[in-house]
Amino acid sequence: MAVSTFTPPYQNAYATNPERKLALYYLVTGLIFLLVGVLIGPLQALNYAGIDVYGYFPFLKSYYQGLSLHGVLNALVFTTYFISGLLIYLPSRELKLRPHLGFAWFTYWLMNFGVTLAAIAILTNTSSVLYTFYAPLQGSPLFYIGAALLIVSSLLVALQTLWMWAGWRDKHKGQLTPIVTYMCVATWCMWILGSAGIVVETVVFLIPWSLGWTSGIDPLLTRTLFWWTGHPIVYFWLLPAYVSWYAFIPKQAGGKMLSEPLTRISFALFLLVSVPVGLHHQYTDPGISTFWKLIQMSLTFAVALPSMITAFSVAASLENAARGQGGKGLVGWVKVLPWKNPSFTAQVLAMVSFIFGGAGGIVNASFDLNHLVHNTAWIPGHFHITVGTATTLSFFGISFWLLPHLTGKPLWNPRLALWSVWTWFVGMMVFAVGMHWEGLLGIPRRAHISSLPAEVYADGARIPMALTGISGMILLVSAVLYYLVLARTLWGKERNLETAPAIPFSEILSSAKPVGIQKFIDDVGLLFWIAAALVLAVYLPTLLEIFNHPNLVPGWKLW
Ligand code: HAS
Ligand code: CU
Repeated sequence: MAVSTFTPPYQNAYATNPERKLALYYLVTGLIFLLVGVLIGPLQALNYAGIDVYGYFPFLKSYYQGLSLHGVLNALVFTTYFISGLLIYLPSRELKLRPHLGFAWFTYWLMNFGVTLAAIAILTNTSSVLYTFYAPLQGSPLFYIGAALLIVSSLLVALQTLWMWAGWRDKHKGQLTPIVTYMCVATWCMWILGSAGIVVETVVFLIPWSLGWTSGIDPLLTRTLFWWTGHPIVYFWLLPAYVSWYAFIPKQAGGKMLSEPLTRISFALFLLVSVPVGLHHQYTDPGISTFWKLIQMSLTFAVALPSMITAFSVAASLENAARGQGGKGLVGWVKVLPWKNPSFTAQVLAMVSFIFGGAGGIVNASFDLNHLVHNTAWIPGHFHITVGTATTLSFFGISFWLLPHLTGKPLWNPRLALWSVWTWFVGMMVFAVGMHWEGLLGIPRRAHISSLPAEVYADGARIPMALTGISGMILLVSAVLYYLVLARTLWGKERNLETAPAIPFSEILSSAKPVGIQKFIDDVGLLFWIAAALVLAVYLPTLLEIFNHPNLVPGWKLW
């Protein structure tokens, strides 16, 4: 695989910088899938307001088919495309290297192929297995093959990025990896380790079983493999937003990244402890020892640490930027931040929502409290202010400069973009209040409650239900605004790459030096193997125990 170099600045469109086109395709394809998924969201919100509208949408055979589409497209498909485009493009720019384009395009089309298979499976109502595809629910082989291809394609993007990085390191011995590339490489390595569980689950167990080659499936084994990936996948969604919060937001705010060493340490910590924590999704599963659940609970608290570091660092860089521009007072400095810039505002509102999302995560992770909220509406409340806001709203914010940067077309109507951002934030916050509250009242998650007689669930829950329903409408307005801005931007006639916004790489106040701990953690390969050893140490006893006591059951098709 060849790695070629090129020199900016770039002239016309994509002939001279084809990697822009690649990134653009990944981003826009992801955003199109998100549009479909997002439009189903209001139906879900209305369900949790006790209003059943599924009968008006005959192409959806059930609430569960709608929920499968919503979860798979938004959480798995959109994120993977957007992140693949972003995390190969940024290192390519920073290192001034180009990935092998033939291979890169092959990967993009492989991803499309996989997603098409999975989409056919869900749309034909053969795989309403939700985005966790827990066995013994049995979807069509197309679904599992499609899901596996999606993940494998993302791993191929990871390899291409690592390849570029290795090429750079060969020529720059003794230097530290530039910061943005460091963050991207650490994220990809975390994902390689984290995705191993789901790859084994689909390839070794689900695909053969759905093809009828094996007679039964062990639900506990496949769930455990699923959650091996199911937690790190949330960091795969979050860390690209962190890349932007650390490296671009300071510049967008008129300031600098405060500490490069601290930024690198927090990403190294994510690589080390993001994976061996999946059992915090399985506290209520029988057949797993409490000892290992508690070990993974402790590691979950450890992985909250780099997020706390991030909260501190990013807030400090915002304050620093604001005071540099005359901001005063304990909190008064907040006013001088560039709130008119939709890209900036989207991401800072994403951060604000994540303060609550993160706090809820700590509740979920606490062994005892988890029993109160597990499998209730609280959990979707939690993940709409993490992946639905911290990630998605940050990606919206990034798209406001990145799409103009890639296409040379200016952002259409920044004011409307700002409206889309605020309505998304408000909509998600109201949704979160409604759903957390419903959860505390014991209303289950993933349940077609609006088809039940109201007295079964609605007593005392009228206010949170109303909030949830209203939030769905606010979010619908937001989505319409966002996609209008997106479409008008992409269809704009004016195209000038020379006046297009540059990547907002921030300057650094305190740089890292290639000595001591910084030198050590620059060896991401070594960190990867240490992380892998930790994952095996923490997971193998549980997996072997389940594997040695198989409990095979036949598949269920409930649709
Ligand atoms: Fe979670 C369930 C625990 C983070 C997503 N989580 C889920 C599910 C999803 C999800 C999708 O322990 C549902 C899965 C399913 O379908 O069953 N989660 C945590 C913990 C964290 C956490 C401890 N989750 C996330 C992130 C997600 C995500 C990130 C997506 C992107 N979660 C759980 C647990 C469960 C769970 C249990 C299972 C529950 C069950 O019973 O099923 C931590 O990583 C959180 C750490 C975060 C912080 C906050 C840092 C704050 C920052 C913002 C700073 C703000 C600034 C703004 C700077 C400590 C960085 C300044 C503002 C100015 C104006 C100046
Ligand atoms: Cu988790």
